[in-house]
Amino acid sequence: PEYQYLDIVEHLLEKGDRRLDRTGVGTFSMFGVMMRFDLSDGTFPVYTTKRVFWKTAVKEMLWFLTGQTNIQSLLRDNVRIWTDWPLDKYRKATGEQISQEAFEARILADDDFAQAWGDLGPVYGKQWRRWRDADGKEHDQVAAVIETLKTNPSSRRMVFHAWNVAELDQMALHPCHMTYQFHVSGLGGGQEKPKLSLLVGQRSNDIGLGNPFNICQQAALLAMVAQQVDMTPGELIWAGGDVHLYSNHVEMARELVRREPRPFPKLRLLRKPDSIDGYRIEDFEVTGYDPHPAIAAPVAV
Ligand code: THF
Repeated sequence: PEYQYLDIVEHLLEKGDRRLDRTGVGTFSMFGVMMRFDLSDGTFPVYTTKRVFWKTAVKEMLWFLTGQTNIQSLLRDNVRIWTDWPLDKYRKATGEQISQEAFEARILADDDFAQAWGDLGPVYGKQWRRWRDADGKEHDQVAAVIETLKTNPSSRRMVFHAWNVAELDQMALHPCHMTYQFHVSGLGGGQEKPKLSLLVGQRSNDIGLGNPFNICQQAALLAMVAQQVDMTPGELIWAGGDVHLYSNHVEMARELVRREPRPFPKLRLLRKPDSIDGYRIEDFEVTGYDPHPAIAAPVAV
């Protein structure tokens, strides 16, 4: 199953379309890619050809679910993957060449500073849990999907979306993963629980850093929602738009395709919280993860 990922990496290395991107780093790109992961036997799709820090990725997902958009709560959880964007903004605005460590320490220690400089704008969590309509009313899209799963699981309208056109210009970064569409099969009766699948539409994807995080955190989301509605996780289906390899990740990519993938680990949720808001990182038990060594790579801002 990891070969789906490695095939994309290999294709980008060999035939990727060379282009200059928003960040100025440069990418090798392809457009329109699909991967499918069958999670029904407890498989947790954490790639093995480099160590993926799946706890960090799942913590990011839990942060999305809280509806928060400030990096202060991520840093309290020791997640540093979003710091670069506020840091870049701060440096450009003040001319102060503050280090990442000093900036993070200040966000953690000083709530006013965090308010002023740590917020990413109305990104994922805000749109998922508090999408504001023209009348100022807020919509909890995640709760609505879970409610529909419980009351009308054959619905074709179980979607939440982050691409809020009216608020794009206030976001630190436009949403990369956008549509989350749920689907239930096996409703026709029989002994087995219905299967819940998730199709994610992702407009833009950094194949070296973002993709390994996104795939395992989206699988974690599917496991949580399935548990909440008493169904078995089915498939995670991932559809990428502009899928790209940053030019400074080429060495890492060459190493990934040289390595032999190992079996994916398994995921078990140790507890069933009362709602989707109750999950903690300690609830995720991952067994059988035996990856190749981590490979450090710079993130394009
Ligand atoms: N921008 C770019 N260029 N790539 C992305 O993957 C990306 N994201 C988020 C927003 N903008 C993006 C940020 N997500 C890492 C992982 C995910 C990120 C950003 C950075 C990263 O550096 N991972 C390291 C280790 C991280 C750690 O443990 O601290 C790794 O080796 O995996 C896509 O959602």
